[in-house]
Amino acid sequence: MPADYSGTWDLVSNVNFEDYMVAMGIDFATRKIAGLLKPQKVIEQDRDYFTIKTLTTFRNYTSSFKIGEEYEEVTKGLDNRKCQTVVNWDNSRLVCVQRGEKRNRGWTHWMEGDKLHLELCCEDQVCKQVYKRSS
Ligand code: VL7
Repeated sequence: MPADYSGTWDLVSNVNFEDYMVAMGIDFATRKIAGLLKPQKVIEQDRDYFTIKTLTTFRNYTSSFKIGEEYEEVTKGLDNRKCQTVVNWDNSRLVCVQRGEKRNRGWTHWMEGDKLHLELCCEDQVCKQVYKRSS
């Protein structure tokens, strides 16, 4: 039985997001707006099939994938790049590799109690976000 990430999660902390966005090549004005956002993650999971929605008042971003199946991800509304993306289980962690123009790009999710953790990597930057289960 894989871990179950289903639910709605609200951001409670966001460390090094600014430098992560610089590494992604996000322009100054967009970074100033994005840095004020408190994203919500809405995760739908059926075993190895996921839809992760990142919702904000500014933009939304949705990705759908099956564990272990590489697909072409277009990060529309984020940095608008194409990546060859694959997500795998590492025990109960979700580990995503986004192969493309940016070196060392990807993310990892894990859960601890009622917290959802997310580490986002791009080039030499790591952004660490924590979400708490809402309602
Ligand atoms: C990563 C955004 C900054 C552009 C707008 C800000 C809009 C979000 O990769 C992500 O989630 C994974 C793991 O949960 C699943 O897809 C979302 C968001 C980082 C990087 C880029 C700033 C412009 C905020 C919609």
